Amino acid sequence: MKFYITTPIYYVNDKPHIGHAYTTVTADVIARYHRTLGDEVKLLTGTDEHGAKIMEAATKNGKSPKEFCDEQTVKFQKAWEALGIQYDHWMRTTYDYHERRAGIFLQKLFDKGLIYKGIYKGLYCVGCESYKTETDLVGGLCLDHKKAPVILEEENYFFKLSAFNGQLQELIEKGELIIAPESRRLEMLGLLKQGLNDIAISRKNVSWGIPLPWDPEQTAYVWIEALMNYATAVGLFEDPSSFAKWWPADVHLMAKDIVKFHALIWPAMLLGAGLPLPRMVYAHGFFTVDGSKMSKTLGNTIDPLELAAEYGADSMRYLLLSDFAFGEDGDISHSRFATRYKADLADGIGNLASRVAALSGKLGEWEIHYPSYSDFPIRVSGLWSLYHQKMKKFAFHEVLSDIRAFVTQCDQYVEETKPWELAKTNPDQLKEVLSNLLESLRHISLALAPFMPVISEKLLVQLGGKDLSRSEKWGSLSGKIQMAKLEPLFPRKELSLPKTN
Ligand code: ME8
Repeated sequence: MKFYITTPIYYVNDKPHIGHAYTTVTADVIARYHRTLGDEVKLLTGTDEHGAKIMEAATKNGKSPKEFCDEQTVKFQKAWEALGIQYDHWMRTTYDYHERRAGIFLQKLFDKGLIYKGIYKGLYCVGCESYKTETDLVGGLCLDHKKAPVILEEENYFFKLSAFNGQLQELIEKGELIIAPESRRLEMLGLLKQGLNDIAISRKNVSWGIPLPWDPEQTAYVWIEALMNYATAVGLFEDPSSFAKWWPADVHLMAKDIVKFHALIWPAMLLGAGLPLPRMVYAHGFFTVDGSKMSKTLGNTIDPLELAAEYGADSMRYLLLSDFAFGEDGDISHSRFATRYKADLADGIGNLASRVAALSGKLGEWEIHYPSYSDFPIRVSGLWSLYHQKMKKFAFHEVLSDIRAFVTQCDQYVEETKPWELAKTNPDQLKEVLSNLLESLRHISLALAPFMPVISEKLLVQLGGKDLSRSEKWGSLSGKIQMAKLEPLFPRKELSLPKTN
């Protein structure tokens, strides 16, 4: 089966921050999980490069917008590569093919009578790249950017979003368009009950954008063409076989800040153009850092690369996804990261692996031999069935907590069986105990693979080389084994807290 997952394309006005990393790492975990299921996967990510905000940032940096975007997009690519993100397609909205295909999309909506000219008068926040109503403001300021919006009065083109209100409501209520989690679905249904207004889809005085094909005096409103990237990336209008293969997307992933664009505006545009809708729009929560809201504009963002340098990319991925329920709001904290790195990783998985490897290594080459009865096979098959249910529901923190609980059971087994004593008294029983433990480590590594790809591979190679069975069946580790000493998977080191900048 094909599986097509997307992240938002991020604004390039600043460097990548931990919020961007959170969504992208999660998309990568989901993509890697689907690869293990044998799906043909496409993970799309990239950068959103047009509009007033980017133009302002380029000017501030003394660069042309194109030059500025060329530099910034590489920062995102490098960051995602350092975090082990295996993306399949990198989007830039300044790519020719995107501009061309988005132009065709706009023209189609225009030809169908879904776009009309009108006067827009209202408040616009450049930081958000969106219009605001008085009720969105506190003390006249945008809540996110702490800046007064500018007053705009322009002749613009409008998209008849209101015409799709009923259809969207029906599709969402019937579950044909899945909006998740449930809180977001209810929020979207609430907006539909209030009724959607038509939206401006062009700007008159923003030259850094895609000109409207029928009126090049105006450029497409950045959000409208950005949403189209999900379809232009897979060949919309120009590569029918690729488009037929990949579209519709299986999951559009993002945070709740931009769910309305993805769950209402984007589906309405697709309905207008007669194109299939994405199968699922999933909007996870927002997190704060040490209790305060994080925002690029406020300047209290965390650099994900600093965090990865501190803990290692795999550990950082684990820490981000195990801290709070995916989908809900949460808080991340440097001190909690440091505590959990030590407890869950260094003293947990890492310690179990190095103890077992050391005991096995002392035996030289020996043959795996399972005890005639043990409850490990049942435990492990239970672990896998819950694992798949939970991975499919995106319950990542539960999956990781189940893996941790299994590590604890393995530790208890070590304490109960005392293999260091068996080494002296009963070498046959020692081999049975170690067989159970090594096979358990194989399952732990497989289950961790989407989250911690490098560590997982390291452990698997230690257990049996590249050809080691990836089967979820208990007892697949077999034959002769000879283990080398395992370098610590999670070195215990003094962790200095990353700076907030
Ligand atoms: O909105 N917690 O780009 P953007 C969790 N270009 N996730 C966070 C976060 C936080 N505190 N802060 C940011 C845009 N994110 C548009 C998207 S898509 C067609 C166009 C993540 O750079 C989260 O995924 O502002 C959020 O939705 C996204 O960054 C916004 O990124």
